[in-house]
Amino acid sequence: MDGGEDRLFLGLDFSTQQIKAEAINDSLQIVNETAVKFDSDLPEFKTHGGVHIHNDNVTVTAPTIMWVKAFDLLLEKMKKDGFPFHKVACISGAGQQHGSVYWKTGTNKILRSLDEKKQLHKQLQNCFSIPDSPVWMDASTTVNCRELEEKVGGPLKLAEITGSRSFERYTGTQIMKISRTRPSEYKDTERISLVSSFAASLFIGDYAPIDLSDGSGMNLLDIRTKKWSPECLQACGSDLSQKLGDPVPSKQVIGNVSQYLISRYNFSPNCKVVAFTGDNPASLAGMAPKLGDVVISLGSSDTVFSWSPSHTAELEGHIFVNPIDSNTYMSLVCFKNGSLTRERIKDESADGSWDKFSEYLKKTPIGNNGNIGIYFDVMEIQPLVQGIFRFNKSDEKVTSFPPEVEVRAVIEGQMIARKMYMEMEMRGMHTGLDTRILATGGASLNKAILQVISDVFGAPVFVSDIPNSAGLGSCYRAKHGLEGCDFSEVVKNHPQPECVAVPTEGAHEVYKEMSLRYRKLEREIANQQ
Ligand code: XUL
Repeated sequence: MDGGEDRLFLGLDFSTQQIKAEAINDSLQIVNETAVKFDSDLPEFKTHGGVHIHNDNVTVTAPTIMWVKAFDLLLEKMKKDGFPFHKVACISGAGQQHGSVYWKTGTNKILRSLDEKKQLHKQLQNCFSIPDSPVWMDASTTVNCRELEEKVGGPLKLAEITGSRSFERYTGTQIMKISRTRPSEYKDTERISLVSSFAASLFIGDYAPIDLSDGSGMNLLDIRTKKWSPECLQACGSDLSQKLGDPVPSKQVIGNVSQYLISRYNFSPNCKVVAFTGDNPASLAGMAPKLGDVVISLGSSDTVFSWSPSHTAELEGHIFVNPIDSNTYMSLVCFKNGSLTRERIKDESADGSWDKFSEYLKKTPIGNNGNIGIYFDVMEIQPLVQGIFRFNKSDEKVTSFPPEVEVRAVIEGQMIARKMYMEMEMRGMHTGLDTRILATGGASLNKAILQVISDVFGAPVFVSDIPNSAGLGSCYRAKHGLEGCDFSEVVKNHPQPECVAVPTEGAHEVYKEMSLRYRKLEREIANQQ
């Protein structure tokens, strides 16, 4: 099977609500897409949006074994559909960022000697010392965050070392919390993985290393030296460097596919696996961006990111090691209230219809007659605030908006915040008519939403017909890692995105003024909490 037009590259996306496989051929055509959705395909785990939100409203976890069972289901579905596993030359993948997996002592032996006759989840069911993985939506570690910042010399110092000040969802403080509150389970943990390296471990049948790009989302990696920071490790847990293993560049081949997968699904014994990375870094690869492009990804979380040649420490947003070229960086800002909030407002104010939602967006004026809405259904990241806040044109609080005003308010409020925090994170970055905004994720299918983005950012918006770029980016990364060529060579046949919205005349002035009001109102809310 080696070489030739026939070979395939497989990309996995272990995201918050589902796992998905995508396969491309050498010409970058997508030849397979298969998904398993946690809530509907695995109802026995009783997740909502793929997670469990605990009673304190800030602890958010997902059952680790559910992800393993989803992996079984996904491969079984593909087998049933006749997917030619033997043609796969290389695999890579992506995982929701920051979430962590705790493997119990002794599990590596089990991983290395899996029984091909049994499903994986049956063999791994007692293998996690912490059965519920904390995920990126968790906001329960505020005390740990302050402690970590204090121990390394303050938030800016931590950002200088790791690319971010301390954020609740970051893995280091999640580990610190577990090491303090569950010391015996922590002690009985042989290995700690990110969701990405956990997923890669299932493919190689061994513990997979953490890659530098997703590893940058832990507040543990020194993004300058590309090694774990000894002071951060020490602050977060004992023996942490052994439990984490050494990080590797994101394009590294980390091994061959496991004997278990070869026997059970007929993978080729020569099939390689490239380190898995975070979903946002994988999306960056999947958008094949040019320097200066801004990517806006509209999913469970909304993120805004771009490829940066260098990095400066900021208190807002994050810097990751770049997944394509570990000598450069990637800047990112993340918002927790993304598609689920938009969906709630579509259900409550537009009778559950996206068509009606779009109609309301089109019939309401740019600037929404001065009305501003801030919708933090769950605790937001920046600012750390939960609640729904509505203001009229005189900045007075109101309790409700008419449905069409509510619809425009959620999209305008979200997009103003996306732009505002992007500018704070990427200091000196301003979008204009010569900037390409590349949109991806579910909401990038909605032209009325894209028009608001274009008006708020004052820049043209482009989409390609692949709304989910993390899976595709994983296929590209698999090809890149296997061939060792320039990434631009890998993506030279990437479909050119199409321009779908340009800024409306006059919008810039309206949103300039509105953004100042939004910023003031958001600060007031944050100060009151
Ligand atoms: C990024 C972040 C989210 C998750 C979602 O920092 O927390 O975008 O990666 O899967």
